[in-house]
Amino acid sequence: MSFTFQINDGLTFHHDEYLLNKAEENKPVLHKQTVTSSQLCTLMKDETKLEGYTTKTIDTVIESLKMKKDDTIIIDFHTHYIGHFSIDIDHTGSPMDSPLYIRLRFAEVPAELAHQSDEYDGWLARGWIQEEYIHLDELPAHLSLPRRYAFRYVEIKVIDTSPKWQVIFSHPTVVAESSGDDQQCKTFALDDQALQKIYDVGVKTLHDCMTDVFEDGPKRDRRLWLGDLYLQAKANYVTYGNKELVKRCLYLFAGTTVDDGRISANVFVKPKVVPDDTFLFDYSLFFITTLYDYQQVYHEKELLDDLYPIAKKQMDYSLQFVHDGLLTCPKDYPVFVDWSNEFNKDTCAQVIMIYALKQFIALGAQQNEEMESYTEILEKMIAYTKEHLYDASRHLFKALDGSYNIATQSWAVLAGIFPMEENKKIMQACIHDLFPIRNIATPYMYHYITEALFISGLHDEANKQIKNYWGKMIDLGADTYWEAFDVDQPDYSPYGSPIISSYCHAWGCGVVYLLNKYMKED
Ligand code: RAM
Repeated sequence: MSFTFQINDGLTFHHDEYLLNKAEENKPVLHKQTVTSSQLCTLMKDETKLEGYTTKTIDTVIESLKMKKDDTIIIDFHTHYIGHFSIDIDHTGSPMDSPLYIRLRFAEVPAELAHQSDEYDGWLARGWIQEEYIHLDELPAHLSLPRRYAFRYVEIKVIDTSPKWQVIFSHPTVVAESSGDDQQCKTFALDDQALQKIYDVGVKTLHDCMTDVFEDGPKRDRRLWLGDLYLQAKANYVTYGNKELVKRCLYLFAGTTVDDGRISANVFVKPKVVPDDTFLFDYSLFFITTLYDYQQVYHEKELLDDLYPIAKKQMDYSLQFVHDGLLTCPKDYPVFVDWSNEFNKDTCAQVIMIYALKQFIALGAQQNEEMESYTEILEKMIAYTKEHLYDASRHLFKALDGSYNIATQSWAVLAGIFPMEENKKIMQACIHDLFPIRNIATPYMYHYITEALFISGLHDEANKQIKNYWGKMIDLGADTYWEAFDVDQPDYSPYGSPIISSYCHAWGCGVVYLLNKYMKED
């Protein structure tokens, strides 16, 4: 699995001040929470946990330790936080005849502490590793780090003092932040305790990915991605109900499109709003589907008036790649679907397009637009898919190279290519022919597979997937859901090392929406 960095220079982005002002008006307040912990722990081998590591609490009080060269402590904040870290530092013994030199490492999971940053040789920038080397010339000092970190554990290693004196740490503190207001969060009670835990971890994941935008991962990439936003918004409607935050994110994408109508896959907001020059075919379409969901919940005429033209331009841009009912994604506008590149994604792109086109037509109808030309294309696409891409004997859709994969079946069911009865047959064929699920590495794609099972009426199997996948992360020690997780190889990291992986990643929170929506109907 790998990701091709896109460098698309020479594009003209349109910064629409009117739309960006609306994004600014909906900027949320960050709720801050000061958390202290003096709990120390050590790293311990445990084959039942992620990468074979867990932690064991130790009774020593942090303030009682007189630390010298090569001594290390790990502070456990009991659960995951994002925010700013500070600590008081003093010395004891002879006068301080040298600077204090320390290393701090911040970890979301214990496994990160079992790896060293100099071993890292992956394809993502090593700057993401949460590690600082600090000199302090004078003690006592209050060390307050300027960067924001995502962590549960803080490891402090004394690289050196001098043989004459020792260092004492006290009051480790995190000022945690989120725009998710726990007072406003709707509760949801499930009879099944395992599912309840899965739900609660999903809410925590969402909470820690809500700042002044819906971030994908507060450790990495710390930005607004459309695919992640799509699922975060769904989970947010049934929990925090932070309408303004979804609105802000939609306006951010809308205010920074390319002049040809394309919407970037992600947007940076600091120090100013800048769209990334990365484009993913499916992610662009998720602007339309996120807008559709928003309208289903809030029915805001003004918002639709503002954003429908942006959705239309994107749809028109995407449709130039559809000929006689068949979509062919250009190489420089790839479809994402999942981190895995082990399966053919072309039919999957076709059905995602159908899914988005249907929602676009519904939005156009709300705007009293003439949608006939779009409806014609939709019908052609559906007809092509049924005629050429469906193997009725197996009840499975096939990719253009004749292969079959679970992602395509799931999206086809979500797109409603066939009615309910056939959908059930498709998902039953999946269970028979394509399960156990292989080569899917993200909670993001598991989300769509699970939803396809639910809407086909296969609730037991959907519940089983939720327990086997999200539940498995919890068994392995998760406080929040991970960016990538392959049940068959729990240690798998798309980047070759856990120190660069994100263990609080937005797209895992979709399970909150799934449980809320489909368990209620039970
Ligand atoms: C990664 C991030 C993000 C995802 C993109 C496609 O950079 O994990 O969440 O949406 O990939």
